[in-house]
Amino acid sequence: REYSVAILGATGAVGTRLIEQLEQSTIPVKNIKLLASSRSAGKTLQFKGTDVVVEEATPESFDGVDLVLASGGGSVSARFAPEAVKRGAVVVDNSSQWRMNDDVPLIVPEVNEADLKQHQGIIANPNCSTIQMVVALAPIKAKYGLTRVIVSTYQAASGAGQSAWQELVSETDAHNAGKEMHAEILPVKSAKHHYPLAYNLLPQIDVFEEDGYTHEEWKMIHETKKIMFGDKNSKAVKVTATAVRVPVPIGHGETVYFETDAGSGATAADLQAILSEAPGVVLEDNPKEQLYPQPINAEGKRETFVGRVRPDLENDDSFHMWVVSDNLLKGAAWNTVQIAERLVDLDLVRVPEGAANKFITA
Ligand code: 11C
Repeated sequence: REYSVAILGATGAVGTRLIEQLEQSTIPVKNIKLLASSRSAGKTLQFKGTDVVVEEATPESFDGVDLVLASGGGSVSARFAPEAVKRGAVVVDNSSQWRMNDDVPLIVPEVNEADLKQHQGIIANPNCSTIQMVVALAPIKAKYGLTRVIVSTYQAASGAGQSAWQELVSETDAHNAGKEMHAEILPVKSAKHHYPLAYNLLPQIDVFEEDGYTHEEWKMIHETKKIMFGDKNSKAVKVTATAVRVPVPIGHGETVYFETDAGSGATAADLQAILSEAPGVVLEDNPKEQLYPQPINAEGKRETFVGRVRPDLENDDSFHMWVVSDNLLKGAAWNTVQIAERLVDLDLVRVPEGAANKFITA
């Protein structure tokens, strides 16, 4: 079977990478539609060396489409994913819009591919900072259990989109030229105040909730529980996060403290052995040779890089590690295309009968 594929949000930082990852994938593509807002319609992009004109997305754009890879943001996916499913297309959605819906599997193929079988037409791709963490934690949990996670993130500017990445470059150029830095996007477009990221750190990603945690931090908590424990409110594990934006263009870093089951007997060497064989993981861990993951080396790669694996010195069965991945690839475009590849391999590119109504809200 060959597939008619649409990419929704084709012109953004993730969209252009979705095109590249799809070009390199094993999915047999019969034809491709590149869809975006009216602002980007009319642009010409390429797919496998052929020019493709970007079209404005409308509900009818999905007529005859089998598979949609969506990265146009939450409101775009809220509007168009149900329209696509209604027309028989399966949607792999990179936005946060559908992730917590009980009818929507939230998938990282290395971790919970089996959940794909329950899909009702929409499959959600998790937040970038969640994906790389669960890729590293899942093989450890499988052998030694997991009861607690405390993560601090060091997130790249491109996580907030092409314009935030450009803002970092402009601020850096301005500062280097002795001029004033001008911020109008970060930490988050809708915020009252904007601060420069260049030569700085911003302990705010997305908006603050009433409880003092940011939306990004809550995403990491709920998504980790849903992916690894099957329930966004699971009490089987305690998860907390502090998310920080750093002046790096591409590649999120994370320090992850985690507790395995009491009495698990795990050693750092055991965990290194597991991680060295785990799918999607590259272990880079040799302090003597100063070998550890760095965003600059992860850029353009599909894997999650893990290093600095070491025991906590005070708590039994507890460890620390450093996890780095390209937030635009494993954190977004590659994980999305990887999900689509698995759907194709498992012959799951079909909308179950009666499922389309589940997502129609109005
Ligand atoms: C960031 N993690 O770095 C965010 C971007 O829910 O897919 C990804 C937002 C999402 O700003």
